[in-house]
Amino acid sequence: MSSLAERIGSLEGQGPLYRRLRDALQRAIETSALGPQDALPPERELAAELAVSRITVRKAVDGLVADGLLTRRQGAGTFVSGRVEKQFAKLTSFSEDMTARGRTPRSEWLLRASGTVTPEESLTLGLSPGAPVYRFHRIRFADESPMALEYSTIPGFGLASAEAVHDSLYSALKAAGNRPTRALQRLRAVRLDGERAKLLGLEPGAPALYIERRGFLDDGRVIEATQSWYRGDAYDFVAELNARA
Ligand code: 16G
Repeated sequence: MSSLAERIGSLEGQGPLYRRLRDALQRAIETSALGPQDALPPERELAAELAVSRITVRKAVDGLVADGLLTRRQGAGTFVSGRVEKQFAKLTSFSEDMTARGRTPRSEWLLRASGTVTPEESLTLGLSPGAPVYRFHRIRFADESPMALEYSTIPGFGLASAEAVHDSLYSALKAAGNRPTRALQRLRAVRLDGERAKLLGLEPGAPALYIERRGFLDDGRVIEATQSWYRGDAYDFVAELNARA
C-alpha cells in the first residue's frame, strides 16, 4: 500500500497551505486514491508525514468534515465518508438507514408543532378540512454531516402529541401502532434555493434529490406525507429491477 503522502499527491501551488491540503485530500477522495471507509492517520502522524503543521492538518480536515467528505467518529478517528447507498424499494427510516451504515443519525429541529390541515395537505393526506395534524421539520445529520432536510406532516390520529417524536419519527409512529407499512414515493433532481442550501451547509443552487413520500397504514389510511431534500453529493439511491413484474 502506498503511503498517504503518495496517495494525496503534491501540495504545491497557490493559496494557503491548509487549502492546498484540503484540495489534495478532496482530489484523493474523488479519484478513489482514498477509498470509502479508509481511516486517516491521527493528526500528529499526518502532519509529520506531510511535513506540515498540525494546525494546517486540522483546518484542512475540519473543512472536509463540514463538506461531508470526511466523518469524525468519536474515539475511533476520522474516516472517508463514502456515499450512502439507499435501497429504493425498502420502507426504512433515515435513522435505520444511517445506523445500518455505521453512521450516527441526529436531527436538528426547525419545527415541531400541532396545527390544522391546509387545503393542499387535506388532499394528500385524505383528511377533512380543519382536521388536526402534526408538523415536523428537521435537518437530518449523519454524524456531523447534514444529509437531508425533511418536512413531515402526520394526521392527528397518528400520534399522542408532537412531543412523542424524539430522534425518530418512525419509532414514535411504531410505538403508537401507526408505522407505515407501504409508501408511494416520487423523486426528482432539483437545485436547492438559498435558504435550503444554507440549512444544509451548501452553496445556493447545489444539486439535491427532492423526494415526496406518502406512507400508508394497512387499512389504507395515509399516515405520513413527507417532503425531503437529500443532498445530491452524498446519496445514491439503489433499486433492484426485475424483468418479470
Ligand atoms: C426517511 C423517509 C421519510 C421518513 C423518515 C423517517 C426517505 C426519502 N424519506 O427519511 O419519509 O419520514 O425517513 O425517519 O427515505 P426517522 O424515523 O429517522 O425520523
